Amino acid sequence: MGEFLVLQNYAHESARFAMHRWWEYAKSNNPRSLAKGCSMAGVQKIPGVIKDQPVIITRLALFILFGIGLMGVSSATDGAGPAVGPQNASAPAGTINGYQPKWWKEAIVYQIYPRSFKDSNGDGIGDLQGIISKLDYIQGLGVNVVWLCPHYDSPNADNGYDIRNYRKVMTEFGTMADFDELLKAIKQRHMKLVLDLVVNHTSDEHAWFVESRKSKDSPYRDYYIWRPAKDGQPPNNWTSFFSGSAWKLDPTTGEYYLHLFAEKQPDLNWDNPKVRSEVYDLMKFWLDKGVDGFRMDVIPFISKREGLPDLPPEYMSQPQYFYAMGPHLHEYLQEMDREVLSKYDMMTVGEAFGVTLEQTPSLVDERRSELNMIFNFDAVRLNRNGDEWRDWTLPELKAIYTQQSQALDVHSWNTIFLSNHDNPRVVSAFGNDSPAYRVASAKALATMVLTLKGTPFIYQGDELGMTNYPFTSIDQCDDIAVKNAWQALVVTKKVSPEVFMANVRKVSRDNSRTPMQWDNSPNGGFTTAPKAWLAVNPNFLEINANQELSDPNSVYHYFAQMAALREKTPAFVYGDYTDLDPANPKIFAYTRAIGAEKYLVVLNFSTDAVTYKLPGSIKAGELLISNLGKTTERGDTLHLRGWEARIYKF
Ligand code: TEU
Ligand code: CA
Repeated sequence: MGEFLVLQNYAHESARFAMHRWWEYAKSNNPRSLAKGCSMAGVQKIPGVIKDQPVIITRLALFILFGIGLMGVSSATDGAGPAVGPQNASAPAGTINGYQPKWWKEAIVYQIYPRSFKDSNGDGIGDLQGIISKLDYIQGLGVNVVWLCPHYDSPNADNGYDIRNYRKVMTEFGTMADFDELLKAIKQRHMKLVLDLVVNHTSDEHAWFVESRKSKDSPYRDYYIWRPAKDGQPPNNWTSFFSGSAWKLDPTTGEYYLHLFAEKQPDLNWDNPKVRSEVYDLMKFWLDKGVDGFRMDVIPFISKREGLPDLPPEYMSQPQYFYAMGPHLHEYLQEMDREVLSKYDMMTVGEAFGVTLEQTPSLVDERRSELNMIFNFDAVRLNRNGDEWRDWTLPELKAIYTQQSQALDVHSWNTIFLSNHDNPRVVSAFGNDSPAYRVASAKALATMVLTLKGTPFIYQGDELGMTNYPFTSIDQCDDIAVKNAWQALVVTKKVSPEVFMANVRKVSRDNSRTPMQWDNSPNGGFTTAPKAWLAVNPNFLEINANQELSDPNSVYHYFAQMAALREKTPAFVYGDYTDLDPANPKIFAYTRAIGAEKYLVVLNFSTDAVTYKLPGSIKAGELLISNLGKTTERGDTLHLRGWEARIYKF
């Protein structure tokens, strides 16, 4: 039966994916080679924490009582039975705290929005050579995986999420040779590369759609979703996420096509097996080049509801819950796994807009062979009521993480993120971006994101504490979502320009898309062009990478220290999560533990100084990191300054 293993103190802290290499040894299941793997990667057997003993005894009793029949039930529990929390789980050989170790569970992912990262040729647009020139900067953070937002040929109606050719690099970003060079340079630095897979829709300029719209008998007609008008109106009442109807009348054939996003993003018809096989081929094209996985754009939308029924009124404000999880989603993902995913050592993360926490295991439970992880939107959209900003509270945020840890058992893996290219800056939305607290709160949020339970995803610039942009006019905006909403709401006088722009400053996607701030030269060193494609935040003189690299107390260096701490602490990856004080409105205190290896994270989510008595008998031990300088404080009462973050052993 399985031994309970804990990894401690890597011999080579700089070695990336040490656990993954250990897992390669452990997979053989041979005790000798396991022992060899253990000593090589610093694995120790901790006596006295063999947790599965009671479970074994229970099974034995059941076996004796009910005979061989129940053995089947018992092993079915291992295979496909009801959820078992990690605390109760048996620990088969090769698991850590009940979890199968995987490189993508241990990784920290860094998301790049190529258009805004670094311009190498002075045209005002970021590009692949720009990314290559900054790989040492990325590696210096201690991240393991780069997720590249769409780099494919595109007319850019939605900045690359409208793909014209899946096998060509966007001209503005460079060439396929540049891509190959980027992939090689990432691998040389022992990092991995994950691409954005956008296959719910294409561009209307994709060759398939160009053919599809030509006639009703085109061999490509069924690649998309075409319907005749209904009583002179669109086929149903579905709305687009970018305002208005989700249907567009195409004059050539007099029929409507479906677009859940922009008019220039027609939805593919996944019920057509040819579409699915085209997608699998293009996935293999990139995987065969050596990329390590995909982030799958709005993947739960690919299977549409039978008969395309009207949106019921209760879904009008949140149609994503109606569009997601269609009748064939699981079937298509399992087919994708058989045809593609299972053939590679890769990771997948589905952007699961419209998927509830309760539905999540049906997509990510490892025994189902669908996806490795999904992005659940509960935390990142906590500050939103539809598309409008709402003030959120700390107990609400904590409740989300507790629910996630309870809903996902040892067979399902979570993601942790509070920002991306579709959301405002993390320090502005969840921290405090005023000069007094920006640095402290950005560090506190990094402390949290890197120690909660799930693979952390960091968006470019968050490691510098970059902030929202002070938008005052719609002319400063680029995002099609905002421009369409302006037409639908302000031009029609439903919302005043002032109210609209106030909301834009809080939640607009353009907040995170302003260029990276590299130094204090014009345009923050992002481009040598007189103008970047989207204006650089005027605060680049104070907030930029050069300044932070030279300041040992910067957000950048703190992030790197946190990443190193996570790298050597398996409990932050596989450990049990316990919120110590769910109702506290200012303090977020939680533990991560594997057996006797216990860590305490205490975060002050307020600007107030707080004297905090730890609940129960918990006492802070050795201080591992703090965002406001060293402290000798220990024991059961902590004096925390505004936005202070500390991690202790206990
Ligand atoms: O976003 C999916 C998505 O549904 C939202 O997060 C979306 O940004 C929001 O509803 C707009 O108001 C993905 C991509 O991340 C996003 O950039 C794309 O625009 C979208 O899909 C279409 O490909
Ligand atoms: Ca460029």
